[in-house]
Amino acid sequence: MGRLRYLTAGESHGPALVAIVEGLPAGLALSSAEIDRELARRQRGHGRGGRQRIERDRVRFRGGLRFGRTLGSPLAIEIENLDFASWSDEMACEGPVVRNRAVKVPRPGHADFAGGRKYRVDDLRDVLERASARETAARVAAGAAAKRLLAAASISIWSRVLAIGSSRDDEPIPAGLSAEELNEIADSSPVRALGAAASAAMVAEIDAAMSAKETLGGVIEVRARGCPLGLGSHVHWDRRLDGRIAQAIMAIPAIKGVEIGDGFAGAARPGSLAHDEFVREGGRLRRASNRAGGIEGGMTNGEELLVRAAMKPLATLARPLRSFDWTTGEAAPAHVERSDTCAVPAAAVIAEAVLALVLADALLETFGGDTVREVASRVAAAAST
Ligand code: EPS
Repeated sequence: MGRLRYLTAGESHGPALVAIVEGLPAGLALSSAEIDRELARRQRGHGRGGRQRIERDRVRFRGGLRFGRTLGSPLAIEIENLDFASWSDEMACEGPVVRNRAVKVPRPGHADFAGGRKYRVDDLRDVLERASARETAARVAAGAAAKRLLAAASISIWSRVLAIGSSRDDEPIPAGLSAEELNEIADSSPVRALGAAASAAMVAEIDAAMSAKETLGGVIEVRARGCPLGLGSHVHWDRRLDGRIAQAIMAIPAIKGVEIGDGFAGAARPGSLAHDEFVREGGRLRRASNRAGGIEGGMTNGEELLVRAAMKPLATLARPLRSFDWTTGEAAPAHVERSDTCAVPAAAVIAEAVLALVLADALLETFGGDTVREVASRVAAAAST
C-alpha cells in the first residue's frame, strides 16, 4: 500500500479495537451511522456464536474528521469491545497479572501453536486474543471509509456467499441490479446467499453442524463495478493489482484460497476458452466474456472485478481435536472456547472492506488529488477521453 495506508490495533477481549487510515483526501463526507451499518453487516450471519449478542459494534471518530468531513489528516477510529466488561482483569492493559482464563492446549488450525512458540508465551491467550477474527471489525470500519472514496469515483462493491460446507448457490445473478441492490438481496439472507433455496440449504447445514459440534467453511465472492481502466500496473510485481488484492483477501483470518475471475476452473480449459475476446457491437468495443475477472496484466481492464475466496472451517471446535498440554507436553484435547459455527457470511463483508482499501489505494496512485473533488474530477475526465 502506498497512497492509502491503514493500521489496526486491539485484542478480542481488550478494551477496544482501533484503526488509523492515512491518505484519505480532504472533504470526504463520513458519518458514524454509515460505518456502523457496515459493522452491523459484518456481525450478522447464521452460525455466529454468543459473542455477537454481546457486541453492538459502533465507531467513535477520534481524529481526522471535522464537522463530518475528512481533513486530509489520519482518520482515527475506535470500536469499543463491550465484552471487555467481563474481562477487565484478565485483559487489563496495565495492572497485576491475572490468568484465570489461561489457555494451555493449542487448537489445530489456529494461531495458538506457532504464535505461542514464536513469542515464547506461557499462556496461549497472549496469541489468540490478537489472532481472533474480532480484529476484522477494525478493517471493516477502515474499509467503509475507503468505500466512500470509491463511491465518489462511481466504484461500488458487493459480495455474496457462494457455498457453505457442501451447499452451493448456483442461482444466476439477477440482471439489471446495482451493486447496492445486490448487496441488499444478499444481506436479507441469513447466510448472504442470493438464491432462496441455497440459503435454506446453507442454514440447515449450519444447524446440523452446530448439533454435531462441528464448524463449517465456504466460498465467498466479492465484485467491484465501475473501476476505471488501468488501476495497478504490469511494470513491477508489487504494483500488480491482482497480487495486491490476493494479499488483502488472503490476510482475512481463515482464508486459504483466492482466485480472480475463472481462477482454478480456468486452469483446466484450453487457451481458446480461457480469455475474453474483443467484439464490436453497435460501433462499441466490448468483451465477449469476463473470464479474467476484470484484471489483465495486473491492471483493471474496465470489466467487473471478480474475486473469490475459500474459507476453512473455524478452528475452535466444541468437539475438540487431538492436541497437547503446553506445559507438560502430554496429549490433551484442544482448548474449547465459545466461538462461531460458521463465519462465512461475515468474511464476505470483510472481503468487501479490504478490497475497497486496495482499490482506493490504487485509485489514489493513478489519479492522485488532495481533495475528493480533485480525485473525482480526474477519474471522470479520464473516463471521458
Ligand atoms: C473468535 C471467537 C469468537 C468470535 C470472534 C472470533 O469470539 P469469543 O471468543 O469472544 O466468543 O465471536 O469474533 C468476534 C468477536 C467478532 O466480532 O467477529 C476467534 O477466536 O477468532
